[in-house]
Amino acid sequence: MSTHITVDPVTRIEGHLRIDVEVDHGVVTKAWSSGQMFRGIERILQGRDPRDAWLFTQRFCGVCTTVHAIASVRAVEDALKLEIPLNAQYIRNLIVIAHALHDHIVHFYQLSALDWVDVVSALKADPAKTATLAASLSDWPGNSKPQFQAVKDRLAGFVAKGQLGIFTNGYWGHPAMKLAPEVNLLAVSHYLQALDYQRKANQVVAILGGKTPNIQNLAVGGVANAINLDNDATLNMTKLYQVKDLLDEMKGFIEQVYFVDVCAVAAMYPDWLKVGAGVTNYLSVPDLPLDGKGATFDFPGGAIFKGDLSHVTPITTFGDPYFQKNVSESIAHAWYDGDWQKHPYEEDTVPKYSEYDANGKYSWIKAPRFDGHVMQVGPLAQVLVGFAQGHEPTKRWAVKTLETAGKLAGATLTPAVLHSTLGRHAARMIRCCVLSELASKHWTLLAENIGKGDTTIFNEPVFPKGEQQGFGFHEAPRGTLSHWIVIENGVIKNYQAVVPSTWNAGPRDAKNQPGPYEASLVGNPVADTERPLEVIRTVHSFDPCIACAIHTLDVEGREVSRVRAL
Ligand code: NFE
Ligand code: MG
Repeated sequence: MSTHITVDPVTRIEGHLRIDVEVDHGVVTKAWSSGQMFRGIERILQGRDPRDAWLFTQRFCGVCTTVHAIASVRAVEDALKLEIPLNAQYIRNLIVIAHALHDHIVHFYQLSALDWVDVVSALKADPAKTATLAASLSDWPGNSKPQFQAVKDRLAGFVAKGQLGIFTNGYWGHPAMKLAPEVNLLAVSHYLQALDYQRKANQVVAILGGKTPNIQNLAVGGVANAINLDNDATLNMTKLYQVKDLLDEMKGFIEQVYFVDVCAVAAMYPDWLKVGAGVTNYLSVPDLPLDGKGATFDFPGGAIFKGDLSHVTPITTFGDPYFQKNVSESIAHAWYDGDWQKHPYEEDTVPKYSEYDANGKYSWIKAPRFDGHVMQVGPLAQVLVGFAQGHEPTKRWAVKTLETAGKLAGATLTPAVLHSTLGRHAARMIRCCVLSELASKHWTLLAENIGKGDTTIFNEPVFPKGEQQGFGFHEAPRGTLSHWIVIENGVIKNYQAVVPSTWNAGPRDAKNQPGPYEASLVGNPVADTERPLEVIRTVHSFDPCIACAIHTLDVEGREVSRVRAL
């Protein structure tokens, strides 16, 4: 007999996501992903100045404001065929890297680690044994016995008061929790340390971006960071070295703590390297441009179909025609008027709510497709696209991860294990290791370029009469993001954003092909239908952001419907 489970809302994510699964004999047989909130920006951009769009699009989401600023200025620059100065590109790249490091660390520790780590079990740990275990894995100075004892005492204090504070409401004692008490204590300690390190990454974004969330330093055509090494109020050597020190500190945490923790969790949950693959078509766009127009990049992009790592169709430049022509969105199962599948330049956004109907319309999220295919996006897609193309740092960190986790597990792990729920966590960590190396490179590129006497930061945009189309992409923390703009006589005629969580969390399309969340849940075990921890594990592995995924707006501000959270 099959049991229907509704998880609504899924927590430790941004926004409001409902997941429904059917479970038969302890295994998920069908799944539905539904975006349950309606909000957005796309339509209020119509009629506005394209130079202002990035300030509006940052408000798509409270988590990843930066990424929508970057994609937006890139879209307008593509429409105008406008190059930007090298300093502007490197400053943007440093912001992109720092934002991603912050986002990934928060996701692993604060948003998903507690799916695998039993906080209550850490109370049974011996801090001395925890310190010995930690020393065998890394020489991180934050791993001493007194530090573990202090964390254990703090936890015991919470429990003695009858409350677990921020750790309330976990799946403590669940049969799917497998870590030894010492490993749980290690992970809880790093959960607390991660709070400090994510802040350092955000400081870099704030120093260069003026503030965060919602950076202030962009402009269509470059950045607004005046550079003058002799002026306290501008970007100078003091600020540059502040940025460098913070990035170096992040690198230490990522390589000595985050890397080790993900390898240990993967080694201790080997079954989770076998489930959760779902859609094995992967899409990733190139990022970290090395020139002013986006012809060469530090991170490669491309598409992989059916998990075949021997063949990648590359995506190589801003304005790439292969990417441009193949993106579309379907509303066959989404609460919009019609059932079309259209290219972003042709789309509209007319909301039309009806009851939740698993066989009909059941989500506010549109379903993006690439040449008609469902694609998984995100760090796993990026790492696989890099790995398959022989991208040196990606390959090096991926091999190191598989070797380290394999050694801890006493098994040989091949890249095939990355097509899984834990593979998505491993890929996010691999991406962080690569990004933090590239942070030093882009910092040096910027410092050397300024050292040559180049202080240019802005090329003024000029809007011709008539119509221009453009798109900007960015490999955001949750994956491939693209903004599409149609400009007519200098004002915005149409604006569409196709967002990472839209690719992954989207519903079925007209051919009934399930989206990546839906496909990845099928085959997952569920030990206890009252406490479906395993469903949450797989959904969290994508790092859902529903605010990003649904970003449309009824321009009249009318109430479209009342949606009841169950
Ligand atoms: Ni709101 Fe975002 C975008 C998504 S970045 S978090 O774009 O999905 O990862
Ligand atoms: Mg959109």
